[in-house]
Amino acid sequence: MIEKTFAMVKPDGVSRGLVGRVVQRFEDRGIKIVAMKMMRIPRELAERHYEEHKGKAFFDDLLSYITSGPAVCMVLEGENCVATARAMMGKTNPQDAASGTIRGDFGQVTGRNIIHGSDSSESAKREIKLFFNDYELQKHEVADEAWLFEK
Ligand code: IDP
Ligand code: MG
Repeated sequence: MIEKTFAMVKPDGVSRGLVGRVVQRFEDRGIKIVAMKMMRIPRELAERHYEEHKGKAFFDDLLSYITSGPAVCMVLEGENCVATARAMMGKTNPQDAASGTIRGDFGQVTGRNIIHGSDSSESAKREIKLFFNDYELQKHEVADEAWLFEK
């Protein structure tokens, strides 16, 4: 099933110049970028985005990290894209993330793990709404679409 997911290159990834390589991986896979913007996430938005973690020991550090500089927010679209994008990112702790994944190739510690991805289709819908308006989501065809999917 073709679905959308939300992804974000976090401020460490932006600052370390990893945006291009991260985006390249999604493009190489044939995953379609249907929205993208750079923003410094306001604290209130960060709190809503990570509300499931409110009260946890790392919550304050997480908010400081995620609001510390610009992030690159994206909506990705593809077959089973929530799970596929998460698999490409790897486990939350880069120490546990397999080589070949974004976190496994570029990160070392959980608190600086480069990228966020929605963990379920419900989260994806919620997070896309938090960060993007409907008119910011493109409905374009890409050149190789005919060869990425069966009819
Ligand atoms: P996820 O990003 O793989 O979905 P979550 O458990 O939802 O992982 O945690 C959200 C984010 O919070 C992580 O990506 C990471 O940046 C941060 N985080 C999670 N657990 C810890 C921790 O124990 N120490 C520091 N940061 C953490
Ligand atoms: Mg999560």
